[in-house]
Amino acid sequence: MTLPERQLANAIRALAMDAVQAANSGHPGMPMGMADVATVLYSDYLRFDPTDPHWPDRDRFVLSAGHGSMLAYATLHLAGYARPTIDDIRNFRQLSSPCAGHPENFELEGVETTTGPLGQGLATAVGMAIAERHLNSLYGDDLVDHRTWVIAGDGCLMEGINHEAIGLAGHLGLGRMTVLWDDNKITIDGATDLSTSEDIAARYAATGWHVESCDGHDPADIRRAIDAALADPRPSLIACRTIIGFGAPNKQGTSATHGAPLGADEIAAARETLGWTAAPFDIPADVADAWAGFADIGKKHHSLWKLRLANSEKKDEFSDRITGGVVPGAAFTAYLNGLVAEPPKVATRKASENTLGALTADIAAMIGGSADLTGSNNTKTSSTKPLTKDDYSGRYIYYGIREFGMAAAMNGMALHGGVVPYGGTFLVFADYCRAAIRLSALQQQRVVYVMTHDSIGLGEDGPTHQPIEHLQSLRAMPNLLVMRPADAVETAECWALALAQTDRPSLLALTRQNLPPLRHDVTENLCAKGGYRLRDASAARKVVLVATGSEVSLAMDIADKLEAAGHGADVVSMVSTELFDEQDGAYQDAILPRDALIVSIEAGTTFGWERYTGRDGLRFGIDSFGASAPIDDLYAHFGLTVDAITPQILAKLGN
Ligand SMILES: Cc1ncc(C[n+]2csc(CCOP(=O)(O)OP(=O)(O)O)c2C)c(N)n1
Ligand SMILES: [Mg+2]
Repeated sequence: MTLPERQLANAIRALAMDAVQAANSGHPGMPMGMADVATVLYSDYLRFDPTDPHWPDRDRFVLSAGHGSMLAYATLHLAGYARPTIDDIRNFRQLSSPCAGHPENFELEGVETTTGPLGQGLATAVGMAIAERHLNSLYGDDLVDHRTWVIAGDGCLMEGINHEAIGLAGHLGLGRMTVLWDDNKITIDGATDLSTSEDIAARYAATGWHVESCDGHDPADIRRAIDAALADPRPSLIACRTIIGFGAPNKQGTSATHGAPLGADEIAAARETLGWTAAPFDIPADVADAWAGFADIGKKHHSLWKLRLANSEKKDEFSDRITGGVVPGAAFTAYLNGLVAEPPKVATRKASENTLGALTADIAAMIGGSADLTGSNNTKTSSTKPLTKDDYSGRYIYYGIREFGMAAAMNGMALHGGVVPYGGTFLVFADYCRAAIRLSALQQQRVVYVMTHDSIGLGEDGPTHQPIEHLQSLRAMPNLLVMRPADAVETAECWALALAQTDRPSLLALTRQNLPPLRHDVTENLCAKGGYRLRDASAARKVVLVATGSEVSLAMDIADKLEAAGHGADVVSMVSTELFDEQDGAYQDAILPRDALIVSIEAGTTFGWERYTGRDGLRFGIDSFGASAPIDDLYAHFGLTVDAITPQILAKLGN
């Protein structure tokens, strides 16, 4: 290479400052500070092929400091990806451009994961690194042998999830993961010493990481540190000492460069300082040529990999695995038929375990786990042996008490491809991982959340453990499929639906307590419609009882009473409001007829149920925190019994 490396890095700096200036919004400081590190990474280390961004054995690169999105856009453009084009970059942060404010996995090939919520990118990368080692253990170095690179900022390391993520990575010995920390000692509020005095290197070392540091503006020193990281079997953190906004003579080193345009004068001064004479969005030919050559190493690895794949006995199996088609097999069908032959009275968490037993026997891609509630979430099966540092071929991850870390890692596994992750905790602790559930949904990833102990039905553990607002708040999240099955058949159907979703996550809300069998035929997956009539009124229909999960059997008992009093009552099992809302209006009207009294029953907040009951309907639920007591006492205390509800419905009917 004849050009000085600084000049190649300055291309990133120029694009970042000019695009932010044009958009009049964005974050120039981080890309300008990390430009030298990114240039070294792309030139010598990152294995990528812009002509085939989805090549399965490519290295994964995660820009955890997502506010520095212009670093991603500049490098993708310079490195030869079809998008973003220079016009895309010119339109940074505009509706027409894939160069969104923060990098979005669905906008650009080459953006491996959506980032922006600080800390999650790094935690997601842990999942990618787990998936890589798992697939490596199955397919060997010939087919799976890549690295996971992360650029993270002070914020990513300060967030609580960082503790969970690096704890998991250190424990699992994910030595092919390297975090390049933008150690610029600046955040939005100012210098990091305003808010932290932590010895980050010591924390990482104590967690089983290898730690290096380097001058983030000295290519030779950056290479030395990366080489040391590659040579060490542990995951590595490299503290890259940088100056935020490097090159902007009056503002560099200050938080003024973090998240605002530099301004025309400072940009002109930066051009002077950096020796960058090209016009905005103009990349000199020699710089462009040098960048275009960076893909050569990756392209060579890619073509050798293709040869190895072509000659591999596992070619077809591997390709199937990567394309991600998962279909419940013979074991699942046999299990479902068995439920009809001998209907069990089981908790839906137990029904989920039984379903998983059949599914995981047939579907090798499924990797389960739990945040230290394996015996409660019923997530482990005989097919899923532990995945450990010594044996990555296992299919069960003991995530420890790291709900957020688990969920982010599952996102990373799903994004990596080749595995279908599911993991459990108590439904009430959905709050602990909610920000990662949100990213599963935003990123359109097939992640399955197994959330048990889904109501006051868990009993004595009391209000801290009893979900109230959780179901409705999760239903409010776009692109998340929330399902609350009522018995073993519905639980199996919900699992089949969860696996069939290729572009959204699912969350199964499951009971601790046993539930009676309600469904006795399995010829059609009735849960697929979201809500369906489980029982038809005998007398002329006056009432439709809409219930979910454990309250469906309660609704059946109430319907008996109403029928005995001469009022026809349907019972609708509303397994998933999202799926029901996707049905056509005629179906919805048939299930929830406008001339009937609609009554909702769910052992959680009544908030939102008026969208089905209308203002004239009745809503039974719990609009306070729960309480600590045995289950039957709680249902009585909160008025969720046949005796408490039936008279109120009769009164409403005018009796
Ligand atoms: C979870 C979360 N909290 C807050 C923010 C808002 N935010 C964006 S960048 C930033 C400061 C991050 O500092 P650092 O990582 O050091 O970035 P630098 O200023 O060095 O670019 C904050 C608070 C966010 N994006 N995500
Ligand atoms: Mg910083």
